[in-house]
Amino acid sequence: MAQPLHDLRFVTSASDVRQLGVCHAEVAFVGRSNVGKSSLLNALAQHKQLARVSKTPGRTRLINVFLTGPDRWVVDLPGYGFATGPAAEKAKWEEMIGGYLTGRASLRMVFVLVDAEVGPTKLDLQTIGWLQSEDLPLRIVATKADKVKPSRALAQRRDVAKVLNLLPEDIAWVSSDKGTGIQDLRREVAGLLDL
Ligand SMILES: Nc1nc2c(ncn2[C@@H]2O[C@H](COP(=O)(O)OP(=O)(O)OP(=O)(O)O)[C@@H](O)[C@H]2O)c(=O)[nH]1
Ligand SMILES: [Mg+2]
Repeated sequence: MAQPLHDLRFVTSASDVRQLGVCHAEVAFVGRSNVGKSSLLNALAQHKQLARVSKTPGRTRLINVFLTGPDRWVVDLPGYGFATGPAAEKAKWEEMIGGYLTGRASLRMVFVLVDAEVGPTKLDLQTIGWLQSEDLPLRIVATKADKVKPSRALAQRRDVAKVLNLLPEDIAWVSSDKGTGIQDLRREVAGLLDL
């Protein structure tokens, strides 16, 4: 049988949640710029160039909707903490992301990506606190796990979990480059989307 999410395809970009139609269920990826959101989407879909990846932070600038199965969406959002733009533009982005996250009744899970090597930043913690205050379902995904030395991996998992007040097993550890944890996350996303 084909892998779930193998058929993910780009449908639309929007700058405002009000431009989006209805769907059966959706999940979204959030996280700071450059944390690996678009790369993770590509890894889940096994499609290298589905979502645009870049070494320059701020690559994803709009709400990007990808479709899988009948009416199931995976949504790639612009990263936060990309501070080089004008303040007005930054505020617009926050409004766009916040508007999307609070405006979708079909949103089943917000995957919050944190860098496995760096650990949660102040902005990550602020975002998580905000999602909790909005009662949004969230799941932490530690990205770029390949960058953590194997000798340090267990301790790093424990340390990252501790900062987040979680158990190490509550966090999905993934590497889009090496494929670590991708299959499990793919199954989890498929389940959330009733696939
Ligand atoms: N080593 C390693 N690098 C990764 C991994 N995933 C992503 N990267 C790199 O991290 C950089 C940013 O990746 P993106 O996927 O564009 O990050 P993003 O979160 O979508 O960034 P914005 O769209 O700017 O918010 C790129 O240079 C990727 O090649 C990974 O699993 N391991
Ligand atoms: Mg991106």
